This record gives sequence, structure tokens and C-alpha cells, in this order.
Amino acid sequence: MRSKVVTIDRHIIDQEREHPGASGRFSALLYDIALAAKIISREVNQAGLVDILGKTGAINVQGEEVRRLDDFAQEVIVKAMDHAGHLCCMVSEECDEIIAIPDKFDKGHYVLLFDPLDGSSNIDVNVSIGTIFSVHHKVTPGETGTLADCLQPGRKQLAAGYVIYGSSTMLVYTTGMDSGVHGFTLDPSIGEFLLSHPNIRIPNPPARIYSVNEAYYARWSRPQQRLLDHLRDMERGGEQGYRSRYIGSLVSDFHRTLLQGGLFMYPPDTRSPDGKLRILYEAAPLALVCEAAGGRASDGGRDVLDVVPRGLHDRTPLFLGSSSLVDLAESYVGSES
Ligand code: AHM
Ligand code: MG
Repeated sequence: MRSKVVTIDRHIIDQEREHPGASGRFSALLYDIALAAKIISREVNQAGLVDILGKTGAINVQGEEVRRLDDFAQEVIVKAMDHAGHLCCMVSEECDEIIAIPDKFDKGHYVLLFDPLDGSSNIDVNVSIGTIFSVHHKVTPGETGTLADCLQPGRKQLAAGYVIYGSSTMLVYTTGMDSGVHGFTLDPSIGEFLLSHPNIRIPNPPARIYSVNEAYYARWSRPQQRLLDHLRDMERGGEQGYRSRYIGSLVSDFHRTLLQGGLFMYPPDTRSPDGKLRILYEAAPLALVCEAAGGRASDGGRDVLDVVPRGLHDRTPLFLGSSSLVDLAESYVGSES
């Protein structure tokens, strides 16, 4: 048993102490994200009861409309974050435009970027889903957040992380390369995130696991196909070769990769020439977590953290996980970029 119980609040305060001069605003922002995560977690855990309590879009027994969970998660995050004076704006995978902070609230120096409920098509089949978030500093003058404040390369992120709603709910975050990656598990009986995975490092040597939607093989480039042929080759993968794991829920596939090592890929294909995953809400935040844990994230030719998005919803190919395996992927597909 651990000698002390560390809540996420205490951990954030301890980290703040290591940065004398910190305003405390950033810590307050992280608390609010954790609060939103708890509310979404409670709702996700009720999802299986929807058929009993009422179908989505219908009126439930309390006379309330049953909301889609991704709409609910979007609203929870916006409402938890818009009034505390930390943010100049927000952007979400669910919204085409920047989400402004209402005039009646103070504005702050940070931008919050998030995917409120990634993999939400998996809810109906009880597969783990997640929330992904990223924080940038405001870089343009004036109070109001602008497009330039949002379209920054991932390397400029002040913090990034995700929440996985799985057999337990976990929040994993980093405040950058030097601060490490820390994981907290929600204890529902006391409603607190408790430090359960301090200083996560991607294991080295990694598990021999690759994770990709192989159904798209015929749509991939030849180098991408050759990479997969290499991974499938038992002889080359060592005695037991590689294993394949693909949940189809990014946060879940990444969480496994972070804890066990391996290679996650969402490469370009003929239908999605830039891949499927969004730079700002999916690729860049997970890339920061991955690198801070000793791994790598590449678009096939360069570090994902160096990619400068041109639009709020730009996508990128993604090769994510253990450094040696991302290097291997680049040695195949880098030739096509
Ligand atoms: P979403 O943002 O519409 O939920 O889609 C993202 C999800 C990821 O969680 C996952 O990695 C990917 O889509 C799976 O896509 P595919 O079904 O093409 O393999
Ligand atoms: Mg998503």
C-alpha cells in the first residue's frame, strides 16, 4: 500500500510549488478540467441504462430530453471552463468555429482545445471512450482569443492529457517534457482522482504490439503496406512476432500503448489522404503525452509536435508510441513524404 494518498488537487499544488512565480491560474484551470471529467464520467457510466431510462432524443421518465453523450460532454466542458477567467477562448472537435468566452466573464491567458468524447460511436457497445485536452498560452495581443492563438504547433502546448472512461476512469496529463506524465484513477466512492500511475514511462523494450485498422490495407500506399508486412512477419518480430490490437477508440488504443509500449498508426489512405485524426484535438495532445513519457509521435516524416495546423480541423497521419517502433515506421513511410 502507498504511504500517502495524493489527490489530483494536491498533485497540481505540489507541481505548482516547483514553479515559483506561477500565478495559480493554470492550476485552477487543471482543477476545472478534472471536475468536468468527473461529471462526464458519471454520465458515461449511466450510458448502459439509457434504454431503461429512455432513448436518446426521447423524453425520459423525469420528463427531460435524453441527450447524446457527446453533446452533453461538450456542454459540460464549456460550462465548467468559460466563467473562471482562465481562458481567452476554446475550440472543440465538435464545433466549426472558435468558442468565445461570454462578455460577462473575465478573460484569461490560456486557450483550451478539446475533443469532448472521442470514439463516441463505441458507447453503444460498452467500449471505453475518452476526452482529450490541450492548453496553449495566448500569443496575440488583446483579450479575445484569435485563430492565431489556436493554430499553434503542438510543441508550444503548456499541458495536454486525456481522460479514459474504462473499467475505471483515469485522467492522465503532462505539463511538458520535464514534468513527466502522471495518471490518476477516479475513486467514485469519494469522488476524487487519486495518483495511481506517477511518472509514467513507455516501457523499453516495448511490447511487440501494433495497432492499426488493417481493413484499409488495400487503400494504403506501398510503403505503408510494406511496413505492415514487416510487422506481420513472425520471423522478423522475434520468437513470437508482433501481436495486433485495435480497439478503434483512440484514447483506449493510446492508453494501452502508453502503458505497454507498441506502435499505434492511423496512416493516410486513398479515402483520407491526410489520415483521419485531427491535429489540434487528437494528435498533438497525445503526441505531447507520448513524448513526455519517452515515446515518439510522427506524421511519417516529422514530429507531430512540429506540425503547424492551418485550419482548426486539419488532420494528420499519425504514428505514435515507442520510439524504436515509430523510427521503424518512418524508415518505411518517410520515403513517400
Ligand atoms: P471520432 O472523433 O469521430 O470519434 O473518430 C475518431 C476515432 C478514434 O477514436 C479512432 O482512433 C478512430 O476514429 C477509428 O477510426 P476507424 O474506424 O476508421 O478505424
Ligand atoms: Mg475525436
